[in-house]
Amino acid sequence: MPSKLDALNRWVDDVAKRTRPDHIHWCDGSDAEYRQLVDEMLATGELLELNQQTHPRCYLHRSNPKDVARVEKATVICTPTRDEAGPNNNWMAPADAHAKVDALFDGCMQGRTLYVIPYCMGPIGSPLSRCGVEITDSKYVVANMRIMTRMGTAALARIEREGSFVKGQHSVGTLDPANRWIMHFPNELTIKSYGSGYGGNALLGKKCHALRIGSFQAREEGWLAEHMLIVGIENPKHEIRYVAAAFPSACGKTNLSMLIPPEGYRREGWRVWTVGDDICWMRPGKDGRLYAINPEAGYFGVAPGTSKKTNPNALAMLQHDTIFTNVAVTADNQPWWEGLDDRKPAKDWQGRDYDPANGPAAHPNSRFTVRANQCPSWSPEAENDAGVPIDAIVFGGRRGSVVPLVFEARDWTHGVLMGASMASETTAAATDVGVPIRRDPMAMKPFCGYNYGDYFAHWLSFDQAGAKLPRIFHVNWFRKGADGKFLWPGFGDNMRVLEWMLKRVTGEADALATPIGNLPRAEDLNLEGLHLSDTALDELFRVDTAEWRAEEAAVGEYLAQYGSHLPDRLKAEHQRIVAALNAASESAAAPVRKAAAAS
Ligand code: O2Y
Ligand code: MN
Repeated sequence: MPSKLDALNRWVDDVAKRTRPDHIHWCDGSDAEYRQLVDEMLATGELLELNQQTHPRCYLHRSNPKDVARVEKATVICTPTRDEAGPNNNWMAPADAHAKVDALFDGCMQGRTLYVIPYCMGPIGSPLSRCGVEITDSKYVVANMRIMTRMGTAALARIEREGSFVKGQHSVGTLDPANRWIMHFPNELTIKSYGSGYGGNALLGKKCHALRIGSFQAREEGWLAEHMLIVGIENPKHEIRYVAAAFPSACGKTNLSMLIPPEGYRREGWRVWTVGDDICWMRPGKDGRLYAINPEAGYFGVAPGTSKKTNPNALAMLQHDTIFTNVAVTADNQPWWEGLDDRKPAKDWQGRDYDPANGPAAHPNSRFTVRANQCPSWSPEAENDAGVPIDAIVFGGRRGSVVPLVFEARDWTHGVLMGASMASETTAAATDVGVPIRRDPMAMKPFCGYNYGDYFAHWLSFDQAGAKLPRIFHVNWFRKGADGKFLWPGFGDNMRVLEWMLKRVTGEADALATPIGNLPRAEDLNLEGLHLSDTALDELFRVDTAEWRAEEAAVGEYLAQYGSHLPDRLKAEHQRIVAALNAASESAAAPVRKAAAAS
């Protein structure tokens, strides 16, 4: 038997008996194995070689056009009761779910190879890391898992030592969307995914393990599994402070994680270090601070919109050793996507001659898979077994109106409410009137593996005697002026907001207390060189009491669906804010921003 762990061998045997592959291959994670897989995929056309002069060892994969994104309606949490999964999840009884998906797995690997992928989420030696084994019949999945996780012999050795692991069973199956399931059995530490070869549906270490099963495990074990980037901000004194930030998709998370500070900041010695771009596991250390690791070893990022302006670091790392999925290509076979540059694509993501009548050249959810340490801003601390201490947590969303650029929570309870109230616009629109808003607490809506009410309670439970918890902030880079244009330049200039946050942490920056939290005054932010008009500044920081009463009414309605699972402490905090807004609207005093200074 290839493993010293009976439980693992038995499970692989059981899956093989059901799926009936022609061969079984235990992955060692070596370069030679990766090379062999790539060669095999090049031979079958599963991978296409890109221009090897400009992009050495870069390849293109074109997925089935009906299999291009995560599918939330096929994503299910299978807990003994529906209540445990909560209104935030699709639910199925475990026995029914096993029966449904096992029938699909029956014989599905005939004529194929079954790959066994032992992987570790997080540094191999870290006590914060957790391991899993994915079984798959997709070479593309094996190659991507090699980039995205610590995969192979070292992971297997840790699994054999620990004796426990998350079991992930995957087959591309028939790729029929009607028979596509991504099922999670948190009590069994098991994932069964059938019918998709794409991204989060198939690379089971990412959303399925690190977030859905991870969040469940985290609650049992006293830690947090979050949909957050992690960055280190180095100041001119060479002190590095770490920030974790949660944003729903399309809010610039990857860009923020690889931010290059504006020229003036760089001259003074400011620098941003990337620890992670998507997922953060945090645990209280002996000193009461929260320590975080990025459980991933690579980036599976959205290509469209990535450019020299929006994310020069990402562009630099994509020049070699990258797998692209569903991007377009230029006439000389270089990868291309909308927003990259002014060149014209020759072939679209489906391999057709490019014709604008067919829509974008690159699929809007086209991706790159690349090793994390290829990023010029990659932090060696990403390999630190102890993790990095987090000083600030940032929540954010895309809101064209109502929500100011940045505000700070009064305390942990208020911060948890801020996270629970998060919302983002679902579509880009010319005007904000009627733009649909989706509530997405902590950006975990598609990823929380249990009832959100219990999840909020778990967050609150970290507020204990001796805890030295991070400060919590909310940002909105996307507020628009009367002309419909963004008020804030974003990208590298977001550094100015990060600086204010970190100065709040160290007590070096001031703020104004308002009913929704503490806001910087214009003079508290470094706005040098931005040339923002007074009108733009006023609008960026405006807290309109009537708008916020409506916002909090919507938050109250949203949270009410969690019923008895919603912690009383969170309800009381919400009521406190509603009361403060009511008092502000009744008082004839000056606007909310002119309220008393915060402590
Ligand atoms: O569409 C997919 O399968 C990928 S989803 C994804 C990938 C990387 C990082 N974040 C996400 C996400 O949806 O949050
Ligand atoms: Mn994500």
